Amino acid sequence: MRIEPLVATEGNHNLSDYEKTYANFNWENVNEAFSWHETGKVNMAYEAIDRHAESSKANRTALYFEDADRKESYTFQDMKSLTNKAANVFKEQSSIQKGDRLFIFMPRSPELYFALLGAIKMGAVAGTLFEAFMEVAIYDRLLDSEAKVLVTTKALLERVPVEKLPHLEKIFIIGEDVVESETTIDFNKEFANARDQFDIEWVDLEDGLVLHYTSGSTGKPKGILHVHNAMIQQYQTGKWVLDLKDDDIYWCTADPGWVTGTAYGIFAPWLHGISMLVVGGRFSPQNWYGALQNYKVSVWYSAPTAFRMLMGAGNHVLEDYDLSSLRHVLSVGEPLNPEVVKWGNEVLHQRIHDTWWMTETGAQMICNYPSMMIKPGSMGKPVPGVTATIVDDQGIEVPPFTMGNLAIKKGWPSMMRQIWNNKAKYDSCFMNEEWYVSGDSAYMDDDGYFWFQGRIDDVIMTAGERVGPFEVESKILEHPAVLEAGVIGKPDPIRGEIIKAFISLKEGIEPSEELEAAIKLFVKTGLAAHAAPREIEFKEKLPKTRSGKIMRRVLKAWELDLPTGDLSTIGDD
Ligand code: 6R9
Repeated sequence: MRIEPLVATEGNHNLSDYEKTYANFNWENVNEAFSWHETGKVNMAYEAIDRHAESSKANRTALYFEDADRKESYTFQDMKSLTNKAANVFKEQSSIQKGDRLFIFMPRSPELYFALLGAIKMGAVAGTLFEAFMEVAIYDRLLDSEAKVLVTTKALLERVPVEKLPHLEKIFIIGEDVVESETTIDFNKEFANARDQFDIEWVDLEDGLVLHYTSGSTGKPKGILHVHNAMIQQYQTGKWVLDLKDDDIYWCTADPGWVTGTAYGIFAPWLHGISMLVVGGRFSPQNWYGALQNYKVSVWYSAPTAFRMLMGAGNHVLEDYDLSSLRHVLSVGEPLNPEVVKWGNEVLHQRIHDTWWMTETGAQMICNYPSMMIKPGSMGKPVPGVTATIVDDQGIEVPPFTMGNLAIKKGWPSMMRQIWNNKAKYDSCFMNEEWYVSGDSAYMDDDGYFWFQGRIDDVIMTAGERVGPFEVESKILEHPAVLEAGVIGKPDPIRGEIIKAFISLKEGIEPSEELEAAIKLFVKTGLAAHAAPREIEFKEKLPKTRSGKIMRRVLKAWELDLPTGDLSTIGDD
């Protein structure tokens, strides 16, 4: 199945001449888009907000926010004042300094955006946490990052083990009826009284901007540090890949707890001074179609799981809505199945453009551009300025149609600069000093399109979220009935994968439905709802290597009814 290119939209924003641009492009060309090109001083929040507030865009709506309780909008001028106020609150009420970590743990609300950009204005590194995280997940991240300040709500604070976090100095609570203490501050009260003028902390392009924790196959989640320099690629991909134009209304459905929700849910659109929509609350097809219609969204960035849920709701739901403002739709996070691309064509009357990238890459890397022919099932081609290839396990490039490690040549602008507190892990992501190895397997065809094949490690992608099996296994093991646990991703038509746990029980404990439900709940309340296994299978014994590692490969083969392959390393058979 081949889908013909869209007629290239006018203007010079899109990549209508991809090959030529690719051959001639240099990231230096982008620098002129920013004020620091002249002043030498940089701050992402200035480029994304204040710069527009000081231009003819001052009264343009920067943010439309809607959830079940609130419907608000803020201009770039408003955003400048409100982020200044947030910056003043943090500066006056804590000892936080440039480079210190400030974490935000709350559902989407306008205050989340004020706080995050306020933190950046004062030079802090902003960390984000999904609202769904439970105690262990929060503890691991705040401890590892040595976060000094946390911004949260009263309800969510109950999940923060404050007494076990020695570096945490101040907690700002957003909401009503806040009981203040030496460490706990009523954000809204301080915010109301704060000055709306602030002297931005000017930083270097290589200074820290955001810290996103993400899961690997082993060990605790890794803190991926991005720096202000990421703006170069976030801006440029906003232009080429999101195809943003001045009068667009843009909606990225991702939560800022995920890298997509900061890079493309804050920075890219606002670096372009575009009006952006944020919808809080839970997903429902009616809410989402309603938002697309009511805000006249023209550019929409979402994920395969969401598209599949919309598909699943039935095409008749769409009949009540007018989506005629839509002109460009994009997807990220998991493989975009050809059926979904087909649904987009037939039902949304839009080609869904897949984009591939990772927390570690900081911005889009391999994409389908508006001007390009889409091959359904392919992630597209590298962004100009990015060199992608497939290498074997020795780091040697392989010919087209050969499966191998998807690798990116080191040195793109938004590349992660550190894995927090873990230089060895950071270094291990690069092969032969030259290639960043993504952990995905893929092949390239003879037109230079990349085709995703799977994760090389055991990382699970469920509903677009990256879940490390190790984290889930560790939590399950804390349950008093459990002896051992192995967790895999099981293919699922809606969610991509679901989490399945194989569990052996302690001596004398019998499997039961009640126990199964109890273990699921234990993970849900102890780690995160999205990390809880949807399926559990009890086994007498789990397959292990001689060194005692549970062989997830074998669990997966059991699940998929595949041959289990070489079991010679199994210890106790
Ligand atoms: C931005 C983001 C990264 C992993 C990545 C890959 C999977 C992302 C994809 C895709 C197939 C795509 N992934 N985009 N797989 N097609 N278009 O998703 O970051 O949460 O770090 O996940 O997601 O496996 O390695 P992150």
